Amino acid sequence: MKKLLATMLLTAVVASASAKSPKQQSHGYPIDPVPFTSVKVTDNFWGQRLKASREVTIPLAFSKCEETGRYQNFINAAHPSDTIKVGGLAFDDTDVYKTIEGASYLLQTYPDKKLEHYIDSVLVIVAAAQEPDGYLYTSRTMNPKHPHEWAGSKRWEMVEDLSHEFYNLGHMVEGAIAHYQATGKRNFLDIAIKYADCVCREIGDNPGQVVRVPGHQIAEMALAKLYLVTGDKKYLDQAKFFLDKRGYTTRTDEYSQAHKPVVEQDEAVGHAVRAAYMYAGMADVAALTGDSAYINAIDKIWDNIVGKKYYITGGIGATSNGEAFGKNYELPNMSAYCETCAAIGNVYVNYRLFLLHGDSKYYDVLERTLYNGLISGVSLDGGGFFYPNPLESIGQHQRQPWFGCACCPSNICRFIPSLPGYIYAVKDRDVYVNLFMSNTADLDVAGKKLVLSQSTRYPWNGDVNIKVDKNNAGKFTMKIRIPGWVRNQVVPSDLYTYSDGKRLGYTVTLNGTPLTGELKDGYFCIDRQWKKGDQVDVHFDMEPRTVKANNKVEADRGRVAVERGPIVYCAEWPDNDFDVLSVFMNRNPKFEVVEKPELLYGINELVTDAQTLGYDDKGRLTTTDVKLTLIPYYSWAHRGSGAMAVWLPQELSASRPTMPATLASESKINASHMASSISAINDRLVPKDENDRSMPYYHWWPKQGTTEWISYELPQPSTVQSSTVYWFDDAPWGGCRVPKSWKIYYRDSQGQWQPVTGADNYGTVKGAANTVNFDPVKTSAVKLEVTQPAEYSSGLFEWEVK
Ligand code: FUB
Ligand code: ZN
Repeated sequence: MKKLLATMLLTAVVASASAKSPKQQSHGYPIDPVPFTSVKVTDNFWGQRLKASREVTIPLAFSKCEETGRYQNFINAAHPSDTIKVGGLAFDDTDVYKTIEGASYLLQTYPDKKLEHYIDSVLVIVAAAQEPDGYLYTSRTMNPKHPHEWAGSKRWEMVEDLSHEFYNLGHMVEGAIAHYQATGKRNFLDIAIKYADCVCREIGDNPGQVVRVPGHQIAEMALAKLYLVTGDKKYLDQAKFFLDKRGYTTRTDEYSQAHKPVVEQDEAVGHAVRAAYMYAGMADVAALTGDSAYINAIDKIWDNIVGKKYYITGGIGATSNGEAFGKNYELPNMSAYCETCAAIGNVYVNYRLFLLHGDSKYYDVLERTLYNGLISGVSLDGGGFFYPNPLESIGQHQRQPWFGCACCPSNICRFIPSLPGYIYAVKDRDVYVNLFMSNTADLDVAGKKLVLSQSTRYPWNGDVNIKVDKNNAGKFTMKIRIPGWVRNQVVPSDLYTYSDGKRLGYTVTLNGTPLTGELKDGYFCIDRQWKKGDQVDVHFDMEPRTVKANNKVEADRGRVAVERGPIVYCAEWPDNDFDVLSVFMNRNPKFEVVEKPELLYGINELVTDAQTLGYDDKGRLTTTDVKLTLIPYYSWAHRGSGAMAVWLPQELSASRPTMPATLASESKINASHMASSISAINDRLVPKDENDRSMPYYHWWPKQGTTEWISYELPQPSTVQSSTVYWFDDAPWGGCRVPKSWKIYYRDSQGQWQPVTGADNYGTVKGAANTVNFDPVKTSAVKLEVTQPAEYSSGLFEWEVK
């Protein structure tokens, strides 16, 4: 990478910082953000994450962009040819833009000439890929005659479907603005403006234009930001156009949030990342235009998410089917999708709603997502990622260093470095302290400088010291968020409630004197003439709490989750020498908080007495007393693969006693296509019906129409005479269907596979037991051979052998 880019660097023409600065507009929100550049985080918890992002995640993403051909795509687009095969995904360009965005945030706090030059060299190849009129979409430009299969035969033809031309624009603009703000250079910003101008010229309802809305939203947020940076209102108009035309074009489905005009929507539906980005874009455009119809709609949608579609871990988007929100209260655990990008989108939405309304409830939601379902998406060392963030596992989930579809890692690149910008906010003479982490911040209060510092061990304890280090602003109101979890409110809805009857409290002292006062919108307000050296000490009682879900959430019925402060806990296999999925919680569990500074970069464990359930060899239920150890959910899957659960049974109806071993469960699996999910086939978990997504399954996707196989190496030679398969079929949306045909083989004494004889019925009923009986045969191995239907894959929940 270095060689290639160094050569290009020589020819790089980089506009200088002295280029004419565009006119900055006001963001329009009633509350002013405090940019991350004004806040220096000195915190252990977050400092480690920021360091990992700087030292591992962003360098890794750049190297993956090179290694996987993402840079080559730009080079190819600069030299188009009708023989180039356009591969990858139609939005691979965005990983380059998003990584530059993250790196630009780093540059603002950690100036680094080498990194800056490196980015410049990447931008040379990006610029060369741009068509003369500004269009920049390598998936078409590198081979306009045979573009990417998602691209359509001409520009914008498939943009409401899969081409992602506007999605690429959105990420390009976001990256370019970050880069411009970090370096003062226009070499990326000018590319983005040229593409944005191309879109503004060609998309619209004037003669010669076409009316299109983004298939995947983000351009709305990005164009609103481009308006702020350039002062050119056409970008804001274009963002509004994209929102207002939604539902009025050929695309009218829920997946795309196009089933109704955006201002009439009141339920979160469809693809969760697209949805969250759209709601955030609606907030931005509403702030800038004063359009209250957008705000009414997103307020209702927020109620719907927080009341019915929000995981205890702060994740959104329940189902892999369309990477989408499920129905109300549909919150399965093992199959929870909870895409990392969707968690980031949820932070964007709640941050904006706070800036609009000033209520701490949005930060309660933001904090829950941030500390749990968002940072679970990246390993502690910054080099491994989760795309979905499930709440339960039998070991089929593992972090990966990158994905073919790398939206989540590259989103982590841009989110983590921007985190310090979420701590404070200012409105006139109100100073909001929204998040708790050690830091020093330079704030602007009514044009005057205020320097605050925080020192705390949050989230491990609830003591926060806030100090006024400098104050030229005189009188102001410090508004300290008192988190929902200390006010006995798990979430701002009845979706989750504490089930342990405890009452936590908090105290606030000013220079050692206790203060009292009513909360306003969830904030403890201290209004006074502040002086240098003033200190506020906040104490939040932090105790382990058990949480119950609304009874309408079937997946959590009879179970409790455990949290302490903002952290949600889980039971994971390395800390417990029993099957954590068979655990049974005591009625009133008492927890011990154990500090583990050496474990998982320093965590608090929670330890409690519990039981495990199982069956003895006569089939009788057995219980065993155990010490159950819980770790923070975000820190799971760092020590190999195995079982994990967030929601733990407290009622028998929800328990899962360990089933007696079976021939299949004791066998060694081999397959034509090995994947970590293969452990699903002999885990002794069978679906309730064809739609049951609460348990793992295995499939051969993306192989289609082929003949595939799985075999069991039996623990000892045994006589087998029947086999049962539970087929997975996700029609009509997914790509799996029951097989065209299937067959059981056994291994003969010469080591050859032979079909079993006398087979009665190879059934293909979805999600139910399909048992085939055959002539008994003694063997050391059996094989299941599956012929997949043409143009589809097949899959299964479970394969039993008797
Ligand atoms: O389509 C671009 C990204 O890929 C989406 O945001 C993710 O959900 C993944 O589908
Ligand atoms: Zn993603």
